[in-house]
Amino acid sequence: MKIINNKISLIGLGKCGGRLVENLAKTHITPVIKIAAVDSDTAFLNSLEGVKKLNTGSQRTENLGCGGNPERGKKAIRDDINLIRNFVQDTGFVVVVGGLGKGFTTGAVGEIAQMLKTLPVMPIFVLSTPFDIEGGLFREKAEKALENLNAKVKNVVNISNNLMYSQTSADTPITELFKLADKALIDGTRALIDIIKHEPNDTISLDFSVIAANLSRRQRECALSYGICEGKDFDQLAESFINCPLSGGETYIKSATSIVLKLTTPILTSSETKKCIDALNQHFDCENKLNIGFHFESNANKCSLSGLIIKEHESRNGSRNSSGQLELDLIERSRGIFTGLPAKMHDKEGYDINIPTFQRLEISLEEV
Ligand SMILES: Nc1nc2c(ncn2[C@@H]2O[C@H](COP(=O)(O)OP(=O)(O)OP(=O)(O)O)[C@@H](O)[C@H]2O)c(=O)[nH]1
Ligand SMILES: [Mg+2]
Repeated sequence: MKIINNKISLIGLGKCGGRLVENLAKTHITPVIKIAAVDSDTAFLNSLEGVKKLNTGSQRTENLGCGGNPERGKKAIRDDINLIRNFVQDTGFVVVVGGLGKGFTTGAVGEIAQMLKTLPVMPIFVLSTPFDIEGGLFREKAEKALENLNAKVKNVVNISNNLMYSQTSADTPITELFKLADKALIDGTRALIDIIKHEPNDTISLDFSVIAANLSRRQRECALSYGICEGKDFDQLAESFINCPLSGGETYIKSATSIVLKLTTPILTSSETKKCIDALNQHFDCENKLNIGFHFESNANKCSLSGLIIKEHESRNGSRNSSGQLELDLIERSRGIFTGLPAKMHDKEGYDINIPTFQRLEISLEEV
């Protein structure tokens, strides 16, 4: 099915998604032409400003939220799925954002994905999974919803709230953690919109078909990142991009199959442009897998870089060994809960800190 144009509708689900789109609406992000918050909680929707409010499932939830029950979320959206179908008409991209773990968003997101598949649109989901401190039940519901969603659509960017721990100390108030998670979701959504959007004065624009093709690849996962630097310090720009908690880290970026970048800078000379590309290639190790668009702003005094990092998996079907046993491909995974960290962690001397010191230095107990 052909995508009709590159206009974007932005949809926030539940309380988390509703707040997020309200915040984004205040910043007038072009060319998002439509912004809506969708929930079954009427009082919450009424508290929002500057966005269209789509109230769903009033027959089933008495205009309240879904009380953490995804089944209620699913039923609530099924009743009113046409509200969303009508809302996204005339737009080619639909960005859906929200937090998984409770009722409405967790139940509704799969139904919305299913419906969007029948329309000539490219849907992209930016969804957070709960902090561990919210409890195992939230996590379980979120993971189940993500699994179902990934089976239906491939354009899912998952932001694990646990990544926020890596930026904070143990005595950080919880409210602060949620604020950081808000920022991560906003940065992620903004990065995505930056990449998709096509501005009339883009000097080298990203080819729309490249973005769409990258987003619709099978067997892949993706991360989003955003970096910024003062002036034209391109090394700082690349480092800031790598250090953004959403990027997946340096190892992840370097092992990406393709990277789609949108660079916004003051007007650059040709040698500065080359310096910039060289810096990105060097930091991301991405010479043959880079799709890059340039947007120059004559009076800007900083550079920013938004990126979609795509990693394709080898076939997950596995192959059979000589005794007929199925052997699955090994996929490198990060260790611990900070899923965005590289799978191997090294100390300053380059030692793998996952290996206990006595084993690494080959010290035997007899010697001690
Ligand atoms: N970043 C951020 N995340 C939030 C916020 N509120 C909730 N979340 C996250 O989003 C998940 C879902 O919460 P809500 O959006 O309140 O849930 P809902 O989809 O409205 O579900 P019900 O209220 O049960 O119908 C939570 O488990 C949190 O991880 C917020 O203000 N900021
Ligand atoms: Mg709610």
